[in-house]
Amino acid sequence: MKRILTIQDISCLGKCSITIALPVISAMGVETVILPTAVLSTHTMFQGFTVRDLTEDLIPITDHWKKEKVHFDAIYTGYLGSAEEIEIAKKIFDEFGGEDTLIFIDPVMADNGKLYPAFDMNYAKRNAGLCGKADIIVPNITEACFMTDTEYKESYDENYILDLLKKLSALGAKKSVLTGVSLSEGKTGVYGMDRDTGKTFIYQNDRVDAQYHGTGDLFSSIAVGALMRGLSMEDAFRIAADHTADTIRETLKNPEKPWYGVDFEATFPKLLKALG
Ligand code: PXL
Repeated sequence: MKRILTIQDISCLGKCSITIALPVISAMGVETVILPTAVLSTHTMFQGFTVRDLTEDLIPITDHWKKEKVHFDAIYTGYLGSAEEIEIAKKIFDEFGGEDTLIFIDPVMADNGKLYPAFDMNYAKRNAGLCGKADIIVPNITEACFMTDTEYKESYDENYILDLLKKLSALGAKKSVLTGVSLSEGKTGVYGMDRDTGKTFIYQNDRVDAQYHGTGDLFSSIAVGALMRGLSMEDAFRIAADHTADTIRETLKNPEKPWYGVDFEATFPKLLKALG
């Protein structure tokens, strides 16, 4: 069985980061080791959340793993709480990375043209440095703009996306996959580029008109889980995009209308079927 290490926060209530990555990747048949960067009472879209920062614990925890000679087939990072934690993530890549370890980075920090409340431009620049160490990065358009000093545009054409992908490749990641790319009315999806060959791939599905927290985490967890199950990049991202859209549709049917996260628990059977 493949083993993934995921480094991100625990938001106790709110369905995002580790409370999505752990159940989803485990259900996909991949061992999931967690390194929590912080414990929050809820994710940061709630008012008045509490935070227990765990920065000081990260190196002692990974030092212990080092003694246990543990190997990770992938390291997947998501929301990291601070610039200091980004530097620690880099160290962990150096300690546990290598030929047989896929480094998958979701540089969670912004959306819809804006940085999340906890972050500033210094954080965005550090995240760009972290992305340079990755095999695969999956920023949305806003995150890509902050990392590459590009003007964020609500409406754009394919050339704008290709330009962003080239700038992301220049950061150093082997494969850059932009998420939330909409190239025609009613559609959305991913657009990827291989740094070395310049080869691109694109997948578009029907846009669901609803925004939910944690959908990026669901998408990334499925993509990295599917890669560990041996799927190709194209298939892994297609399944991740389709399943995320399906899960949003399912959530919209819920009469309780949860606003803070998606009902990913309801769509596991479909995900496992899609994996084959
Ligand atoms: O879903 C990304 C995410 C993860 N963790 C925390 C967040 C967010 C997005 O805002 O606040 C704590």
